[in-house]
Amino acid sequence: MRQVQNFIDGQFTGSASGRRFDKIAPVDGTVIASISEAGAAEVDAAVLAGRAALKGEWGRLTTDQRCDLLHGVADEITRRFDDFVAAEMADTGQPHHVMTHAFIPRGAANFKVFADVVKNVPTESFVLPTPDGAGAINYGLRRPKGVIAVIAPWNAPFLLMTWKVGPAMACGNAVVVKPSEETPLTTTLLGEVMNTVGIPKGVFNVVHGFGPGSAGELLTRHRGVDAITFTGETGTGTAIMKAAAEGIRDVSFELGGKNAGIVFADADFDKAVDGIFRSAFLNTGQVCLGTERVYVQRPIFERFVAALKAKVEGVNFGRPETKGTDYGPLISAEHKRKVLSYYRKAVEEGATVVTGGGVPDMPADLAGGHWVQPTIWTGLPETATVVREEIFGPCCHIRPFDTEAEVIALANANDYGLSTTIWTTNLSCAHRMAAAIEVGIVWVNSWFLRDLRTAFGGSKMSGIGREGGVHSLEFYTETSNVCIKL
Ligand code: NAD
Ligand code: 6OD
Repeated sequence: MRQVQNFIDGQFTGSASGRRFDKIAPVDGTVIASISEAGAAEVDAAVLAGRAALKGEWGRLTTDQRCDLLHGVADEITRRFDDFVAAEMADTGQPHHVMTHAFIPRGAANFKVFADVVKNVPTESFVLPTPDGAGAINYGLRRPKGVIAVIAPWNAPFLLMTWKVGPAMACGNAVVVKPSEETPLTTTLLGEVMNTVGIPKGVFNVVHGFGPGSAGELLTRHRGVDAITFTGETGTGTAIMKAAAEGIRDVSFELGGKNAGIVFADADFDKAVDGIFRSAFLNTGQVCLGTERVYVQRPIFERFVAALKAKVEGVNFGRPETKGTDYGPLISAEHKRKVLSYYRKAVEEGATVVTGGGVPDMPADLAGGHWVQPTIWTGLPETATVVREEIFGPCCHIRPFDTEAEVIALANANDYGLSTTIWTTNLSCAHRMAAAIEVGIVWVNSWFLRDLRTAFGGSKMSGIGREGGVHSLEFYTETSNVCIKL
């Protein structure tokens, strides 16, 4: 069985306590790795290694030198593409094509794109008139913030972790990453890549473990951490924000969502069905940007529900590496219990189950996996639990609407505000809707299509701050103003 260690100051290391935990394969429930759990000693060592790196060779590199190294990291990820794909498939159980088309290439791109952004963004400068007529020049001087704690979730582990580590390192920071306890493998592999490429020791560190009372909490409470970037549940964000309050540390939060998909009667019907199918069921519905509330304009409602049902009933369950598999398991037994409890709640509250609602029959070798059926409901009021709360599973509720004003009100009547996907051929309607929906990311006739240079983040309870392109620089650097009297 694979033994997974922490990665501190360029070395793979166990933990002083000797504590370990198992990684269970989502596809069949077998133990595939034993992970060393970091305690206070390892978290402290990782943070101190980061602080030392800032004062050492890493801190003295020019921006160009640093960014060349990050291009090297991207190239090495690409060279070891198959290792990353295999590790991420083992951790998540998600299909091969999801890894090869999206999650792993995007991980490599996160290093290249942010290196290029950092090299090409000027700082501001102003000439200030002074009474003596000579003037003063003001200019902004960007510095790395210091040691950044990166707390990552399990649903797209490599993509979401590198999306923070790439810009943090490009800006000259050191990082300590706490990957999810459910998905330790690709972050650990990245440690090997950092050593191969020659990233100075201590710049990239990994501590494994859980949240409360474990590596996650120890890291976010550590006063040697200058800022915390977190992706995960809104409730966890609340706990981390309290930890960050001690020492007034900055946070960047990408949190939960209960996103609306809106389909107008004038939409290209087949594209809309395909789009909502992807947004609700890709990655077994475990995508923060996913669509668990679907609103379809009344003239096409029945036809749309029937078409989506047919697509959902055609998915191929299976092992990630098996050709033709397009649907995987949920991440864990705990998450399966949570999703199935929502499936039961939907029925108790009066849902019509269009399809799914339970556990599929699986062949014997996969019977121990965390499988649930993709599920569609109709007929619930907006007050129903499954219409209000984030489930993070392969399910959606579909409701008819009549007017633009009505669907705007429905979409906005939720505490979350992460994303929305709108399907229409009416450009004016698309513009009006985009301006009216209270979310950080609006897609029109598309979903999960993203240029890394654009702002990414959530409104309301879906997050704090924006990352992406130059927006990432706002979080990962601090600007001092230099004023020179001429
Ligand atoms: P989670 O909040 O349970 O865990 C995320 C990470 O936080 C894990 O590494 C966990 O160990 C750690 N953690 C938990 N408690 C902690 C604590 N008290 N202190 C420090 N660290 C702690 O989330 P998850 O279940 O891994 O991921 C699913 C959630 O993430 C969903 O709500 C989803 O919407 C959200 N998400 C949001 C985005 C986004 O961009 N907005 C992207 C992906 C996932
Ligand atoms: O596109 C991204 O960079 C991003 N952060 C995606 C988030 C996916 C959430 O599950």
